[in-house]
Amino acid sequence: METIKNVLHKLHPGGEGQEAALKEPSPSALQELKEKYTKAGQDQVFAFYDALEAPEKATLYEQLSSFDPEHINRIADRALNPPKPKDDGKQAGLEPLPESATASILDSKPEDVEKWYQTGLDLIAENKVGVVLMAGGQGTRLGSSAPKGCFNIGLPSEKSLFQIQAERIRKVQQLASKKAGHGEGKQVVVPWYVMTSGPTRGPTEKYFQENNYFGLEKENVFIFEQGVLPCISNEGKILLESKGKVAVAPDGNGGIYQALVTSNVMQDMRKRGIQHIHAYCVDNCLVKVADPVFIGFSASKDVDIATKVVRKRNATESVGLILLKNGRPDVVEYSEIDKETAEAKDAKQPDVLKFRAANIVNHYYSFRFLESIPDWAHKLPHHVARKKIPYVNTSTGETIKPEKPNGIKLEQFVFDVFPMLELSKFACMEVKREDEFSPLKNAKGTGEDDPDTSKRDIMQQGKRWAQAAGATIVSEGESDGVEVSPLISYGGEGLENLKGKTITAPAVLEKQWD
Ligand code: UD2
Repeated sequence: METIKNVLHKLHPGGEGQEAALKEPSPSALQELKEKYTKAGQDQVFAFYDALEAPEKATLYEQLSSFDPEHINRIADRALNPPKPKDDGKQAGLEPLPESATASILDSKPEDVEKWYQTGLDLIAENKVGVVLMAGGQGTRLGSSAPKGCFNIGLPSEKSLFQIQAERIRKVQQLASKKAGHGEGKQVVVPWYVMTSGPTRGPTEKYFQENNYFGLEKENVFIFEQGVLPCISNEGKILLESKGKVAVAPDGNGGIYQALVTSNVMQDMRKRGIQHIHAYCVDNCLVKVADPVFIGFSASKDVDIATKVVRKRNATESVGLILLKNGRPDVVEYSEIDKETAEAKDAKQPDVLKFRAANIVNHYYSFRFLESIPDWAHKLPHHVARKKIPYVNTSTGETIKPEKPNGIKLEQFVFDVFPMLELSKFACMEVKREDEFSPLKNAKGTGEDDPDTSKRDIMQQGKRWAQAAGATIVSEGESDGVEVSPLISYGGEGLENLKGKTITAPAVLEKQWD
């Protein structure tokens, strides 16, 4: 398995850990690396090496040493020339998941949902549940350079996605502790493992520190970094971003598996006795972090992976589809599905899509399954994203900002592990979109999956909760929503004291009503 070389952080006595000054390589070490890249036909990365200053030579040498150019050639070739499907190009062997593998909150018996909820709270109270947040994506479509989790969607409280998610963890810890009847002494902890990437790590760490981890204990928030891969030209050549630096990009949310091992997250989970893991997407403002129902459902079915889905909005929605492919659970990503498959209708219900189980990057893993990562993480396929990648022309030394896609970024997808499982070790839970899925993908004003739809969906959910608790909502101004802080209610529970009250919307319920 290609490991990611971590730059050694040498602790100076009494000082903060800092990167050791990188040393220029010896002539023999440099020669050895040059031969490796020349053999792989990638020696263009050394085009400007001799003219670099010593520190730049050291940095480029360190970066190039962390990649295996032959491996990069192999994954680029496999990604650019995937094995052709045997049949006439239509995506072979695709069928919706069988009913047996899918439970739907929409039509499950309330007593079953309650049982899963209580089981989930018990497991959380036993400190067996951990949460992994995938936050390494670069929010290019959103138009913000800051990590998406820092984004303020315009709520009256002005809370960011990270803060909302942190407060949901605090609340679910509290609910579990209360159910278990724990006194002050016994602390319930749901550790939060936040995966970042090169561009998002620094700003994320700084944001958490500045906000004092949003009231969580610092030692239970573990910020780690996923790997990167070089950007490749359409001709298969590794691109230089500058004369002394290879152009790189995060290796996709499927990089999570390798990162869990190399960053010692698995070791930390093992030490804590974590058995059940919830992994989710940073940009879904409605995400139920460490959802007791989902944890209880998955644990009681004793599966290795479970995934939440919502009903697909329409044939062109940008979501992956959870389905059966050649008898195994799988996901076909929106960027790779053919039109015919996306638009196929259900044989029994002609106005319903045949493939309608939309992936929402909301997964459960058993710890025992994640222990097997070293056996298969390196086998996950890489997908190709064709991009406009600024690069240095190695013949002229000129930096080019291309007008059209000139290369590819290689990324692994987190759900590509699904086909590793027998169907008996996999489960799917359909949930209500209005309660659990509102992704922040697009810049303000797009009208769909943007900051305004995120804000609307949170405020409308709070309004439904308040009305269900017996409050009357009187709306003034443009929005009739109610923002209910996660610290008051995780999923609409605990609002009994709103009964008979009148709330003038838009409003924020931040503290317990007296
Ligand atoms: C993702 C799903 C898609 C659908 C959609 C719904 C995948 C591969 N695709 O598509 O099926 O569910 O979301 O919202 O999951 N991330 C990283 N590191 C990376 C790249 C992404 O941590 O290198 C994280 C990212 O921060 C986010 C999540 O993975 O939390 C999804 O990434 P995205 O928003 O770029 O994926 P998208 O919308 O193309």
